[in-house]
Amino acid sequence: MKLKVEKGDITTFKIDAIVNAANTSLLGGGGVDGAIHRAGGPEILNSCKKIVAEQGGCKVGEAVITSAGKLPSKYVIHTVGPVWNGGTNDEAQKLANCYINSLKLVIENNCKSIAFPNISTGIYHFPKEKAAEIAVETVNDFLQDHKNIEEVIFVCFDDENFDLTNNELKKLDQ
Ligand code: AR6
Repeated sequence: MKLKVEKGDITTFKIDAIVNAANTSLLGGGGVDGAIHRAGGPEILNSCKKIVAEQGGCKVGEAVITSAGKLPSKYVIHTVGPVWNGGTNDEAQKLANCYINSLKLVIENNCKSIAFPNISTGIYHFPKEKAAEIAVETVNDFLQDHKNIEEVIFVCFDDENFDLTNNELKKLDQ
């Protein structure tokens, strides 16, 4: 299986690219964003600042790529998940776009492996079950058409996300 789920801290993963659940400013924050900038050091923030100067941040559902500073991965892909607003603001499509646009950057940068956190399920309060369904379905669909991606890992920080993501992956086997 190219799709896997693991529990842990995404900053420790030695993989081509890890994904950051950032915000539109790209200038850091709490949650996994804070952990990535803390562990990766100032190089990541400096790269983000250059992107901000060029294009003025990152819109919801879009993604940008930077170096990974001191992290063991080669790149950090920063994507901006939607804030959950009851589901009436196209949150599901916006979350799917985060996965699609991150995977497009993987292809464009000749990467073979990527690790995702459970985007939007922390501070942005997207319901975890629905988010897991969107994450697994979207990535699985993308991989059908892009056979050169070898490994996608969903890195879950909490047991609930781990169990929900595992359940979604099991559905693909049936
Ligand atoms: N490794 C893997 N997953 C993690 C880690 C980690 N080190 N730390 C937290 N998580 P969140 P969001 C999980 O809140 O909901 C920031 O301030 C966490 O348990 O990081 O997309 C940004 O700057 C949860 O399951 O991101 C934005 O302002 C998941 O990562 C805002 O938060 C996402 O939680 C983005 O909110």
